[in-house]
Amino acid sequence: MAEVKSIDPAAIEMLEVAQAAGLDTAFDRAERVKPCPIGADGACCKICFMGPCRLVGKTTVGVCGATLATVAARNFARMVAGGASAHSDHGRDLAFTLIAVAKGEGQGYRIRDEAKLYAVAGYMGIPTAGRTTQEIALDVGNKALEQFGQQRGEIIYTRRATQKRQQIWRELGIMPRGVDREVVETLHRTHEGVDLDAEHILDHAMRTSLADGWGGSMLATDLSDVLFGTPTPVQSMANLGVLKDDEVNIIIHGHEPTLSEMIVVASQDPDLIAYAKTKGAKGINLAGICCTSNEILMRHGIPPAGNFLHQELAIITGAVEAMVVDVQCIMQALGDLAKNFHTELITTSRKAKIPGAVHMQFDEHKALDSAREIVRRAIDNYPNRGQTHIPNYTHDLVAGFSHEYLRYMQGGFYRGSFRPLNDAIAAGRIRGLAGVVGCNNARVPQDEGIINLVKQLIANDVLVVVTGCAAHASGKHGFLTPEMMMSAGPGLREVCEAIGIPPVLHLGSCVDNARILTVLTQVATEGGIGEDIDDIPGVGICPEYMCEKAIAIGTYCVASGVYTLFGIGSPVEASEEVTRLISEGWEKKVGGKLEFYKDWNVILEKTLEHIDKKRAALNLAVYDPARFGRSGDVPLAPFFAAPPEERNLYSRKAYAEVK
Ligand code: XCC
Repeated sequence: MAEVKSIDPAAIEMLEVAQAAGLDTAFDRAERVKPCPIGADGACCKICFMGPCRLVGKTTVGVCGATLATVAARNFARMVAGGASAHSDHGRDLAFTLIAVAKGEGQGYRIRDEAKLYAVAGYMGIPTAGRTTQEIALDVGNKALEQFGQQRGEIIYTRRATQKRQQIWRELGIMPRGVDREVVETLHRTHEGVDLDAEHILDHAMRTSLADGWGGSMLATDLSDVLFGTPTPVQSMANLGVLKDDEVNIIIHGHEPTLSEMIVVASQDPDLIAYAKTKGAKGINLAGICCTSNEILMRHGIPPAGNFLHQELAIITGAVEAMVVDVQCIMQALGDLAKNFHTELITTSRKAKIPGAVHMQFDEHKALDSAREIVRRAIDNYPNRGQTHIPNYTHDLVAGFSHEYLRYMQGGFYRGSFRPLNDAIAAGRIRGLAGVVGCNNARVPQDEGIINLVKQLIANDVLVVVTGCAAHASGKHGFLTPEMMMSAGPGLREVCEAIGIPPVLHLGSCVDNARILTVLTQVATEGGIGEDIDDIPGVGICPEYMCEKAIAIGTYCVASGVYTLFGIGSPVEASEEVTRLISEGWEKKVGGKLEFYKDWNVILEKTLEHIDKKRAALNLAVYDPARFGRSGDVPLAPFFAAPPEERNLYSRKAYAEVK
């Protein structure tokens, strides 16, 4: 029974443990709690108190006369606003942290990437000559804060888009001002009796999403890089097997890197390690879940214990002394579940408390002290540990491909550019590009859509980049290793071999989808495969989306010109008009379109069809899988032919085969 709930053997094993112990997880609740079919399809209007109006059957309008299209469009726009708020508030907190650091008030932090600070100052028009790093950082932090609340004009980072793209946004009137203004306006427009034209509402949804993608999220990524370092490839391991039976296990779960960075520092503190030893542990072992995990994986190689649906399973191992959470994607169920174990659930954000959790408020002005206190508390909990069950599954991985590194790896400092990638696409060695991103969703087998798509895409010579929980899935199933190039199509394999990269590149967390926008813009401006993002043979895919953030990301990708495909099913299914507006309608306006298909096979088909269509429009060589792959494989063949455990790698235990 557990097999169909996940394709991850570690999850399957832990679900059996949970079942034997009578413990409830999201996998079980998804079976019991059926989704409301009216709400799921976008046909429920609960915006005013004459309702909720359920527009089904013969009921085609609500009490106020609102049509199905208006209702579905309003619901959709509110999802975008919710998602954009979450990412952008994350970015805002990083601006506050940068300001504190610039003023010398950010205990434990420092500016780790001055070059990036200068680059960001350059985007913002902040002078750098003859000024100290602190002075520049203070101006950058303040300018970033202003961006969130900007009332008029265009947000600065939209200038990083191609000229053509900026023009499209201006002409459509969807150039974003500040994210706070766009979100508030979405809530206003979708209040009862305001904007009642579905197309007009959806245009503003695009504007709001752009304020996130080219504003809040892009700032979150840049400010994180300035403060904590721009990622470069690191080796690590993924899955629940990274937990250790003889060490204090601390899991960091959530999104913002401010706290997790300091926990990384505290967990390496010799005094705290010595303290852990006094409690009988051999050391302190840190692991992550969800996107905060991506942040510390990319910068420090801290191993991910898993993605969204692993959060409860980690506690059920009985081996976690503390699960430390901040914001987003944290299930309320953790509070009650943790009571069955010695695990302490520790909330840290002033924005988020959970019944059953201990609250230890994190203050970036005393960040290191806060982190030390949390780590100490976890150590104190180690002697309370009972029986454990850690599934022995891990997979090696390489993560941390920032767009700066992607450029560097294609020619070093000497001649780094996107030319080699563009040439490989033009020649047909690489058929196209795909970003596979987003969540797990307990309504579908965990990782199934993500992994099957990744597997098929690379086999079809499509270079894949991954973020968020899709990145974790790729890591858990072994797709983030260079040797996975042997599962790639022949042309893609040649490119991976020449550069020494996996065919699936880990680009970071959910806010780091903004890195994908930057990569696509650089590919477009490099020339040879079009002038703008919508010319590029590429797609965005979110196979197992779960939350509003995914909808916001999908919308800004579309508004930036990307054909974006989601799995699970459409939240506007009930309205044919809205379904058409966000697909063909948006394609006419911005070149990208948003579509939802439950079956990953259909997503694959649509992806390859779109890539080939774009190749044809650019007059590129017709993709021919038999054309490449004769060069260079021979010296590596014996290496790859050997069983993984004989390849002198560092696996503890790899999966035999992804089913
Ligand atoms: Fe959350 Fe970012 Fe989704 Fe995973 S992927 S479930 S949003 S952690 Ni972004």
